[in-house]
Amino acid sequence: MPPLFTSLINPRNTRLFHTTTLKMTYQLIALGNPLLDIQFNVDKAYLDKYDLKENDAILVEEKHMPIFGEGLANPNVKLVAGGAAQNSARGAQYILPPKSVLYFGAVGKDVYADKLTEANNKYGLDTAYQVLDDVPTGKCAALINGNNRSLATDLSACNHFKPAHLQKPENWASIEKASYFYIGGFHLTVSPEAIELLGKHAAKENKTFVVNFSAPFIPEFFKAPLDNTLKYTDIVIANESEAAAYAKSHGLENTTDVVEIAKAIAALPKVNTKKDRTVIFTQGTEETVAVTYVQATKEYKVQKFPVHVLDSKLIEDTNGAGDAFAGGFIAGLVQGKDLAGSIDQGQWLAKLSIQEVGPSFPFPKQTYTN
Ligand code: 26A
Repeated sequence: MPPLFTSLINPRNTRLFHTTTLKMTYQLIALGNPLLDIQFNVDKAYLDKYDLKENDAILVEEKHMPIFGEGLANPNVKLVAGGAAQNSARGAQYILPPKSVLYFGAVGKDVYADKLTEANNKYGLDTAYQVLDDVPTGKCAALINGNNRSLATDLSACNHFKPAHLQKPENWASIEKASYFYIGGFHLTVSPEAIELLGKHAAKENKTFVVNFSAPFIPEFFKAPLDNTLKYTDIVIANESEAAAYAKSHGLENTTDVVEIAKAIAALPKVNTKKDRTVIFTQGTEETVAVTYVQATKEYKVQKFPVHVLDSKLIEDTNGAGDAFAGGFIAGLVQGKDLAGSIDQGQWLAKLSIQEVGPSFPFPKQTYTN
């Protein structure tokens, strides 16, 4: 039976179709865990009850499972498209011309995946999801507590993503035509092999390979796959707590200066020696630090950029702020902007996103001007 009919007959199947007719020429390829965010406000006592920090991202254990039901029963719950790299991909596509970004990840066949497709369609983001028949789409409880957000994720379908999906002829054709790759470090919990496949390709073809640390638990508990991935990176993006977690797990615990931590990462061995590596650390409202290791001179170039200040009364929530920064930044690279221009665009997009509910961007579309 043709897939169209099976999907209409099976009630679990989706209304929408997750494989878009791909144009095949995308400048930017992103890979991550497509999640639906179940976002609601909580207080400190709620976080304490579930052993959650105010600002963190974790993979759920059994004890956290009631959170999802409690969230869905909350009259003020908001269901918004999430997944860190998917948020960045939507952000980059928000800025770039149509059909610039293609996003890979795994989803189930359910209304959650429909919601993601709906949001992606709104931004014109094309996806090449690996669709699983019998595993639900992943979800993330985004627990908002003032200007903090605590993320508790049940990966479900995301966990089943396979490198073979990237190697399907139509997908690999898109990969071969792209020039930029953006990887959510969160995906190191799923398929380091898929990441390595893209990293090797990017290094061999002298394309730009960007990895975001995503959360402190990645450098802390996924040290080996992260270390293996770093040799392919041209650009590393992380925030201050992820930088500290990296320092702690790499024998740099006495190094509290983010510049020193950035230097250590920037100078790590590199497969593609035609490009220098730059490490970018955001620090909330503090200035963003960028350190490039210049291989030719064996010197470091250290730059600092102030953030775009926003009156805290105007903050809706900070869920997805870092992803928005990364999306705006990488869109800048695709547009041919320099490091300073790309970072500034990232900060602009983060400022827009924190005024929206969840990892979203305003309509009518706003245009970046520096
Ligand atoms: C593997 N884990 C834990 C995750 C995530 C994640 N995205 C991918 N993998 N945990 C939380 N998120 C997403 O991060 C965004 C905010 O930066 C949430 O879905 C949220 O939209």
